[in-house]
Amino acid sequence: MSERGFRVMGVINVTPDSFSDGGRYLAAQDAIAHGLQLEAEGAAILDVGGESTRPGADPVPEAEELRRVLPVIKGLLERGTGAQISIDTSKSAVAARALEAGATLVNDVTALRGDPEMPGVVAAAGADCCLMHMLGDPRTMQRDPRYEDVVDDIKTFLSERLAAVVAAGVAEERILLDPGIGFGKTTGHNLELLRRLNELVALGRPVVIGTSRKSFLGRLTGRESPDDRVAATIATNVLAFERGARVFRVHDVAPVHDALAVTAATVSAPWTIPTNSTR
Ligand code: HH2
Repeated sequence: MSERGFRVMGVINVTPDSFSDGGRYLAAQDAIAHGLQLEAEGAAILDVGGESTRPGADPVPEAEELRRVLPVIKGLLERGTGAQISIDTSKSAVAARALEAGATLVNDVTALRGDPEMPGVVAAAGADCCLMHMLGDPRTMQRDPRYEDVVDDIKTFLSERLAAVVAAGVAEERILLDPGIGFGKTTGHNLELLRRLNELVALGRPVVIGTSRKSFLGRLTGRESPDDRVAATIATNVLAFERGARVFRVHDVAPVHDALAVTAATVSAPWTIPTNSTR
């Protein structure tokens, strides 16, 4: 964790069909420059993804995913990035090659269930991993999602996955947990998860939250363009920090970083006012 008590994970999508910035960073050089810019804005982690997980998205073949992400990971490291590199994938072969190339975190939206080799790959590399909850798969997940109690159900899922991944040989201190905002959830589910996030924090692992530009924010604000959802993204991230989340996956790093820096300073009161201060 950073000395400020939070880490911003900047999103680098190297996909032609990501819902908010698809195609913009397709060329590796552009993606590398974008990643370095996100780092300069305050990202401690850079999450490189070559397969869109947007609702309805089609899977991408392994060779194509590798072709998209490897040059970006290598290029970021060659250019001397100090950020941790995360690979956003559900394929063990992509994770393995990304880890060889220098990534040290596997961000898998299937919580390491999608590919039976994945837990072994993460364990063998001694890498960090993020276990995210998703109901169904990206093609079907937004069709009438239902839960008994959304927070209790996801808490049970995450604690079972945590135990399974530890049993597969991944050190517990390397595991992050994520409720998967927008992955098989209605607006009401997303809001309840944010409101009761402290219940997931109680599992004892750092909680990652990914609300950035997502469609429920569009529904709440009436903003159709994902680019216009930055203020809504900030509000959810500030609230999530206050409820105990510590890693924030976002596209708009500078505004979210600054909002969290002020929130963290306020909540944890690291600043003292000098006695002769007139301000
Ligand atoms: N959300 C997306 C992708 N990966 N990983 C984690 N841990 N948590 C999330 O909430 C999360 C995630 C979807 O957002 P985006 O990357 O913008 O879209 P796409 O999947 O279309 O690239």
